[in-house]
Amino acid sequence: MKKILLLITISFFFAINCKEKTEEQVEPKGVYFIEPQDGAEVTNPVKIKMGVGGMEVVPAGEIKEGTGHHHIIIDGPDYIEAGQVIPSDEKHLHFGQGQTETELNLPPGEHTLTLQFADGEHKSYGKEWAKKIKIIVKETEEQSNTNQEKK
Ligand SMILES: [Cu+2]
Repeated sequence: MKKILLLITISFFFAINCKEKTEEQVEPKGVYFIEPQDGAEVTNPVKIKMGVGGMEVVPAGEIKEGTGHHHIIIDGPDYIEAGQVIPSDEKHLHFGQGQTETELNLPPGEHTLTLQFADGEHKSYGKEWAKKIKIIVKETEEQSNTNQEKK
């Protein structure tokens, strides 16, 4: 509630002071999926685009304030506690070269994807730097054909 009030106050301030200026787009702080959208129905390979506001994406290796890299956790928690090292396995993907795009192959059905930003030593930046979405992976025609053959 306080945040909303603050936003309203700020908006009002801008409205009366910068009438001539067009509204500047301030990138929100945090991570977000540019693609896919929350709740989207997708097919393999699932194209993923990762975004971050308020931090810089850099390759892993060096600890530098205000920088880090993306991670995707498949069917995992909402976030990884700040300071904890993110595991590295088939459910925890690191984009340690500073990638912001990838493609995933997931079994058909409902899945969650957690985007988690972490520092150069893969230590999580915590809840504020995480975003979880749900997606539904549809079978491609090829897959449903093979499944039918099996029956
Ligand atoms: Cu990492």
